[in-house]
Amino acid sequence: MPALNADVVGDALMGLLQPRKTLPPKLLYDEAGCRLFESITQLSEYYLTRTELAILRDIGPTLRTALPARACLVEYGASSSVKADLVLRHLDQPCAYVPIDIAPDALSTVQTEIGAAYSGLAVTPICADFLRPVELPASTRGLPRIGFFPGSTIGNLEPSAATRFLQMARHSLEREALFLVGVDLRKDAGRLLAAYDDAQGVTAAFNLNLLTRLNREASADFQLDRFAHRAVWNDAESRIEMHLISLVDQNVRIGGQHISFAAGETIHTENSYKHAPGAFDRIAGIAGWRVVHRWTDPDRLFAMNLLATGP
Ligand code: AVJ
Repeated sequence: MPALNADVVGDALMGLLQPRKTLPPKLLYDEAGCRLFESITQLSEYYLTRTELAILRDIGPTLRTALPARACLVEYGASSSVKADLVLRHLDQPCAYVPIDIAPDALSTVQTEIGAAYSGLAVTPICADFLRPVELPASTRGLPRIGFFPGSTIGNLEPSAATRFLQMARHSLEREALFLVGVDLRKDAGRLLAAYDDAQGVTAAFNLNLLTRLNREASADFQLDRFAHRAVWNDAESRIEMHLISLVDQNVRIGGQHISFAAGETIHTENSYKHAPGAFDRIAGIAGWRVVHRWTDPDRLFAMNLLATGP
């Protein structure tokens, strides 16, 4: 049993002591959470992953002409090597690959897999929270840099935070950078709700696992049958929200504090923004990027955007 994790306790209490209770989405991704997310990506309702992969496979030949030779690819949130591989295979003599991720184990697997597949490619992993400014390896200075941020992870960020992230990435990638960003598009609410509240209950298990984690790492005593998963489409904000709803009036102990819940009260655990193309153009524009290409699937569910700096 892992020791009490002070960061987890602090992060959790910070959110649970607010008048509208929240928990940070990064807490969803412990080992069990990563496995559950992996199962989500296989669900028929969860169209995001397979659609993005199909787009990446489709645009390979176009990427070859749109992206520079002898480049450095920098991936923000690199928990698997699958998507980077789909980009790297179309680059002309790629020189360097810099995967950035907070999970050290996933990162070293990515390093091993990409290192084995591409001889002559310098793989320099950085174990860090990609939302913080990261210093790229000095060895990649002078190489044309291509940022890569797939999975619609950008959808987890409020538009202002998405802008800040894109701005920070622009500074870190430096002059004449390019940035490939995967974005889930706005679409009908029924399709979105199914993707975030699947029939098999995998997303529910993923959301509820957060409480299991707090029981273990924050000495909390959540009773899992007293909470339920809720997915809500917030049309005004253009986002799917995940909540854990308290089914009864109850008190929960966590990190030495007591938190009370009224029946029907929720903990907001995640946002997943769905940007219309124009809305994403604006966010990128404020951050100093131009969208120079946008590739979508035939049903226009998902978009891979190529951003460039400069005029
Ligand atoms: C990995 C953040 C892109 O928002 O779709 C999946 C996470 N949450 N089902 C998303 C998630 C619920 C996912 N991201």
